[in-house]
Amino acid sequence: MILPIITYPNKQLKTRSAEVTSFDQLLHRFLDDMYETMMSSNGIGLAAIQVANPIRALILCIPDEEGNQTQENLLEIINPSICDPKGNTLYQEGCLSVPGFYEDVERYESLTLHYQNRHGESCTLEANDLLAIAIQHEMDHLEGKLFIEKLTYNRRKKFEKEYKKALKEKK
Ligand code: Y12
Ligand code: CO
Repeated sequence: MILPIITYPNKQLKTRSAEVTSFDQLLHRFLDDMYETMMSSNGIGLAAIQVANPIRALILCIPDEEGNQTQENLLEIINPSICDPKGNTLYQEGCLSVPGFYEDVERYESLTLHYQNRHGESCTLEANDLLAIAIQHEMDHLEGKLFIEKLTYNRRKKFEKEYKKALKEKK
């Protein structure tokens, strides 16, 4: 089932999401719905709060070298924590909850991630490049933070201007 994605400035996006404690069929169905929702919107990452469920779950499907997103590359990440972040990198980010706006954000270049999978099993992965950036972007959602809050003063002003213009054009 495709779920509605909530968008800025919806206050729910500011919620700090709660730990997942039940790894049951309800969670599995919800993760399946998140995948369908993300793919139907051409996304590469989605956090549960973006579909109005404040739990510490996110999914990622990073395109391969040919630009294809295959279900084999789907990562379901629950109760994540980052350790050993290294370096810094700039990447032009976008977000399904802030449609139509893309801007450079500074992130760690690489990191180690500890998380649980849909069965509650403990997992670890080493991430760099786009995967590391996407993990940090989605984990910010779990803290109620959007990428626009990480922009420099001038870039944030640019966002406010573009957002107001888009609102006027909608009316
Ligand atoms: C690098 C940076 C950010 C992330 C987080 C995941 N972001 C997305 O998946 C963004 C997807 C996105 C897709 C859009 O296309 C459609 O909605 C059809 C889009 O387009 C518009 O809003 C017009 C914007 C964002 C991961 C890695
Ligand atoms: Co986002």
